[in-house]
Amino acid sequence: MKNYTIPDIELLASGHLACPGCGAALGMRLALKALGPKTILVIPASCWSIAPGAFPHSAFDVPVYNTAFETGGSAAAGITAALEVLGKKEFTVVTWAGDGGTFDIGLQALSGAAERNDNFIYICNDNEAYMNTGIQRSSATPYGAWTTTTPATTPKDRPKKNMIEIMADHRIPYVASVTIAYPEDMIRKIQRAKEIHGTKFIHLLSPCPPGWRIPSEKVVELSRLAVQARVFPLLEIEDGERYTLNVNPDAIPVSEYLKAQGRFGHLGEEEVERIQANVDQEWRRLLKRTEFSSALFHADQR
Ligand SMILES: Cc1ncc(C[n+]2csc(CCOP(=O)(O)OP(=O)(O)O)c2C)c(N)n1
Ligand code: SF4
Ligand SMILES: [Mg+2]
Repeated sequence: MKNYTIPDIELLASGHLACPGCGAALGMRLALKALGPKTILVIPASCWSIAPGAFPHSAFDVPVYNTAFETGGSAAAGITAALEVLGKKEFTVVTWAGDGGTFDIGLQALSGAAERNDNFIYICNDNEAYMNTGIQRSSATPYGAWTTTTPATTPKDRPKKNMIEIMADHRIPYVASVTIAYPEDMIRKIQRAKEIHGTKFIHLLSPCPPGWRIPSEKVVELSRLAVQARVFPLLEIEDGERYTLNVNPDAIPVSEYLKAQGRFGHLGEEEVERIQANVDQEWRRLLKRTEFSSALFHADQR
């Protein structure tokens, strides 16, 4: 029988205010299991400013610093510096920011912290739009997607920013992508990040039922489809150079992933083919980088 490695500890209570089926709620639960109680969360404006509940109540069993939208990187850097001055080595500082707070408005603060190699983990909770304010497009929104600012008549016409590569190019010690469909892979990567000194960037894809127009019970399935259709490869990058692919995808057609989501319901065959061609091209690029660093499929978690 397989030995599961998901810690029993629960640091997110069930009475939180995230929507039913929120992918990020399971993501947060798993992340805190990996991080443990000696964690200080830094949360810029996002759904997660709301989800834990209103003060003095909190669904978190760890301290939280709620901060301004653009300051996920700088606030964590400040807390890390303060802990160092106080000689408190047992805490892990973890920013949990949305894609808007990471790909867009928080990019400068994150880049500054990464360039200094400040010692904290940055988790980007990527639901591919500004969900908390009503599903506006961000630079993480994929090509072709509907949002309230990219309606079905004029859906998003630009590709998603490649945040993983942007962070890897800062030459920080550790960059990884995770989903809730591969919980053991996710736990292992966050625990690994915890052991490394410097800036660690974890990219979590978080399906959002209202924003993606999916039923609440489909978030794990969508997370798996994203990986298996090669839309969201699970990987690790060390020092910006050594690439490891963790799951060898079945390469299911991207149409399987798209048709499961209402936000892509307006796309015609030609658009779907264009998206497939882009996914194939990105996959070939990734394989080249991975082969170059000769770390292909070291830890297939399927
Ligand atoms: C400077 C600034 N501009 C706008 C806002 C309003 N605001 C709060 S949360 C949010 C959206 C956050 O989107 P994202 O980072 O993707 O997180 P999500 O809500 O999707 O979890 C916006 C625009 C703000 N708080 N501060
Ligand atoms: S809007 Fe989406 S990301 Fe925000 S709490 Fe609801 S399901 Fe989660
Ligand atoms: Mg978002």
